Amino acid sequence: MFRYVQRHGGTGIVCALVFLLAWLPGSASADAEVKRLYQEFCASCHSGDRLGGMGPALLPENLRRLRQDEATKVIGHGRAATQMPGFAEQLSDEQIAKLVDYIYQPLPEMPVWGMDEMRESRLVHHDLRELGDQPRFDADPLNLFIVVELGDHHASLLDGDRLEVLTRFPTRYALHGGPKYSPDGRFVYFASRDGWISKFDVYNMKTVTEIRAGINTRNVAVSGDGRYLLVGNYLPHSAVLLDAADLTPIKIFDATDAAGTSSRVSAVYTAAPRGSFVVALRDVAEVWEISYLADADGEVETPAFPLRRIELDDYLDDFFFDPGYRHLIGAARNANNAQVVNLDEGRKVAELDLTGLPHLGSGISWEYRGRPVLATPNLREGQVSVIDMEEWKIIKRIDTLGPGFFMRSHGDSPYAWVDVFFGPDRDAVHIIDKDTLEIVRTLRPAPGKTAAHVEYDRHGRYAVLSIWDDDGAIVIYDGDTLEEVKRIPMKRPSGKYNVYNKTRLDPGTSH
Ligand code: DHE
Repeated sequence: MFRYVQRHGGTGIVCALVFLLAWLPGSASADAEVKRLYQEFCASCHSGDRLGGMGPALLPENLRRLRQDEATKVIGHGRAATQMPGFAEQLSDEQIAKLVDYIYQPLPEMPVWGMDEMRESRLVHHDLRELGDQPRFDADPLNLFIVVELGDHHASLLDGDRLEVLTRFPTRYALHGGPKYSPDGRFVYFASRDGWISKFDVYNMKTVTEIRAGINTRNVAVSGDGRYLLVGNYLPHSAVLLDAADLTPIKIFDATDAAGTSSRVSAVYTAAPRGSFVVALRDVAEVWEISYLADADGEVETPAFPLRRIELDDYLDDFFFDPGYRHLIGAARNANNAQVVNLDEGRKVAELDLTGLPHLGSGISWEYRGRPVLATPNLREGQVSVIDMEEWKIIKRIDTLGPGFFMRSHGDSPYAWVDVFFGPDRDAVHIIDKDTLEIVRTLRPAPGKTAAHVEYDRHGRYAVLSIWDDDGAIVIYDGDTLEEVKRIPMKRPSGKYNVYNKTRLDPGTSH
């Protein structure tokens, strides 16, 4: 602009002013236009302030591993294995380019979410001392299920023997990851994508305490002794340790590698037999183990929560642990293989040729002809991979009608269920014989509607499946005959979590 004025003298000044006037409102309106597009197409999932909701935060800090041309493709055509749709039919290339540019601009100010903000957010709805410690229902407290209903942000408490709903209660918006039980099954902890951790007293059927532990949260884990919770956050880049009794924050672990590079936390897990939490990091090639044990002679009440870094060859953001929690099998979303890491030795011991984007978090294990195997669905390929966990070799690839999200079985069941979450056959679910590794039945419980995610009851007598639709249901099958026993209408039921199977670490379910 200054050079333009120099070259054109007086008339140049007028021209420059005209140019400036034309440019200023133009830029403001371009700005307004992209903000309008953002609000119309992105805000409902990623939140109006780009801090994330159902979808992740759209900030340069969170998009570091996504190139801008990839982001352009995602906005146009959606993202496989997520709820992100494509907008190529509603938005022009130019509008998509503006949105990409917009989401890679830093926020004028990054919100702070530290100890003070967390403490201030804490809500105590009921004083536990005033609530009784006996169940207020006549049902086996270990054979209950929590069913998350995403359609209207509720959860139902289901009696696993009578197959009846005991109560239905509101939850925070957009829960994600499995709710986690205290070891005795009395409490369940929910995490919402926008950071709320809610403690629900199952016996009294009441939400007792809540805290906002992050701005964009992945999931929550409960220590094996039930005393602590660890929350994994995308934003801020942190893992937050809470006291499970009253949800007060104890410690924030900033997610940075040894060199100080900051990272989102993909997920946090409990390795109960090791007395530790395991933390998956999304943007640095490290995995963390945080011990929650007090010192061995028991003299110290409060553990020091030492953090052990395990350096890896590659990023790992989806995990499975072998039943003894000695190995973790991890894969990165954009990798073509999986790594097996020996947690005791802190090093990679094998690689697995898994190209179909395994969803290891939903893997299960069982004894197959005298050997422990892990089976995992794949998010990109219609295939279940079965892996020998002694030799770390793929022993079978079972073709399915499309990529699957969740796999389930029960220690006492001869069958494993896998859904077909994506594609034209998403209303189908396969049942695999764990001894022959063949599909023995394919069910379509509600033609045209997604059928997904199974959980068994405590005894392996019933398998409960979701019709993942606003006008959906849970469908209960007899575990032996595979015939339908009952159907209960629900609003987009997603995961179901049985107290006994989760707290006893049944190998057929996620923990
Ligand atoms: Fe999940 C669990 C990651 C998208 C429903 N999901 C998990 C876990 C991880 C994970 C790491 C295990 C943590 C736990 O249970 O504590 N999920 C991811 C992703 O990275 C991904 C692909 C993209 C994202 O934006 O997060 C993703 N997940 C989805 C969905 O779109 C689903 C289908 C709908 C939703 O709720 O958002 C979905 N994820 C679930 C469910 C579980 C889960 C129901 C619990 C599984 C279980 O039974 O244990």
